Amino acid sequence: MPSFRRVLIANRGEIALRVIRACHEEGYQAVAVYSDADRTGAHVRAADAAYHIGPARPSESYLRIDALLEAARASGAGAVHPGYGFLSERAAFAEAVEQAGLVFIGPPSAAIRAMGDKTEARRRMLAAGVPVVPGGDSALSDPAEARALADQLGYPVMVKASAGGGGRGMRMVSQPAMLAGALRAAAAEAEKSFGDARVYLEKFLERPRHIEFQILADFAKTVHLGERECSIQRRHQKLLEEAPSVAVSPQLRREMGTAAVSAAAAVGYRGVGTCEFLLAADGSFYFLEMNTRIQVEHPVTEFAYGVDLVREQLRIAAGKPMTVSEWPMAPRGHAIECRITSEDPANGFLPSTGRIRYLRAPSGPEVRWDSGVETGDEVTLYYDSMLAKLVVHAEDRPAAIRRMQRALDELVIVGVATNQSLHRRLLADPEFQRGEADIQFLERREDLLAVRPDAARSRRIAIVAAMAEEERRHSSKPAVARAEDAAGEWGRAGRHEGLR
Ligand code: MV4
Repeated sequence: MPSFRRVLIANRGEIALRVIRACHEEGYQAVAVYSDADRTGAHVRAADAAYHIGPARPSESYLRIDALLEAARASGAGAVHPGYGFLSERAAFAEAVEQAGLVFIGPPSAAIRAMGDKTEARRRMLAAGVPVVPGGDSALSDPAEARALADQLGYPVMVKASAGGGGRGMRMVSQPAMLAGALRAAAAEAEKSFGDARVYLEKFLERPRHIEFQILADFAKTVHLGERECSIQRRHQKLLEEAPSVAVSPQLRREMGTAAVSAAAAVGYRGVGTCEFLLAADGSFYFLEMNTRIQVEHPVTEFAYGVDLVREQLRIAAGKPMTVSEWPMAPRGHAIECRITSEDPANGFLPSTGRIRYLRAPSGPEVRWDSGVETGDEVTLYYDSMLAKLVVHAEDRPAAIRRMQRALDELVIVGVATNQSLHRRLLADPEFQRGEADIQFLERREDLLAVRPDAARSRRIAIVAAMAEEERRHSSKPAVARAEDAAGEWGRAGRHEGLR
């Protein structure tokens, strides 16, 4: 049985903090790593020890396997948690960790490798009886082969990168004349992004939903913890996630869940993972890919199923059984997550940078604020623009929407532009409230992306900022308390003006 007392977290920000907390609850010491930009980061202060691994640029720090392994050695860590992003889905990293005699807190490297190659994954899923989108099950060797397959599938078709994922190296083709160009473009983009130009073809599905299933596998069994609805996205970046999905009945949950469990079992999966599906309007569903890591949106599942997924990762890596004993389990209530990013709706959603001059996080029953930043922190362009995840749970979807609206009312971030207002517009939208969103929702609803002139709100924020700064300099009353007074006052005023 693997044994370790100290866990190195090969990540930063909110997910590093999330993992550190789980380590402490499970009785493990947590070792942080940090770049030049993160010397004073929250994850560094929360850990029991911290090691500097290089400059701000990820390729010189958080992506350096040698520096991470050296920090693990120096700290006496016996296990490594990769978080999400960075090296979390690199089979070579999992292997290097194991080679160094450490426990990788994630799936076996062979499972990462099998799922990383999309055509290999398709072949394995077909063999395991998991439905995949109609298409080819190996990389294309020439345009004539592509032409014949596309004619057989019927247009529109989708060209995808074999090494792909996340939408890179992907092209929709609506007619035969466009096929050759799309193949070239997709291959070039795949070569550039993944160093692998292989592409394959699938039938293009119109307006599906993006539904993903949470998998949990220990040495004895593989189970699923239901689905997350992830259709609300913009340019392959998820914006808001929910559990459960309004589109998934108990019957469909059993069917898709069974397919997800088969998919995981087919690659010898261990730990937590996610099977992504496209769900068509007629109820048919197709396996897309498997994410072999803990995901950003895992908290909605934790709320709906009452399970701590990072704790389960730690247990399974240590050779212990998962805590889930009664299964299948039904979801309880409804959870929603809003990703709060430093992206400016007034500037084409480009990342906004600067010092966070004031941050007030929402709180209250069944409100969770997962963040790696606080007042005074600098937001740079080196890392992901996600500042925090705001997650709520309530007895049903309408109540969860109202709770999220209330929590967003409490949230104050001054100093960088954020997408907070977009979340407000989305939650208030009748089509969203009816649960009608598919993956093209935000493309169709550009009105939601447009900033509405809101002079009173801008003024409110400016006053809060000025007061916070003024208080910092002159007052004996803590700046935070005084700014909260101001935010509360102007928040109420805003509501009377109908600014919600
Ligand atoms: C598709 C598709 C339609 N038809 N495949 C995008 C990222 C990658 N994981 C797979 N993706 C898609 N594959 C077929 N055959 C539409 C998408 C897609 C998408 C999928 C999930 C979530 C958001 C998306 C946004 C645009 C396109």
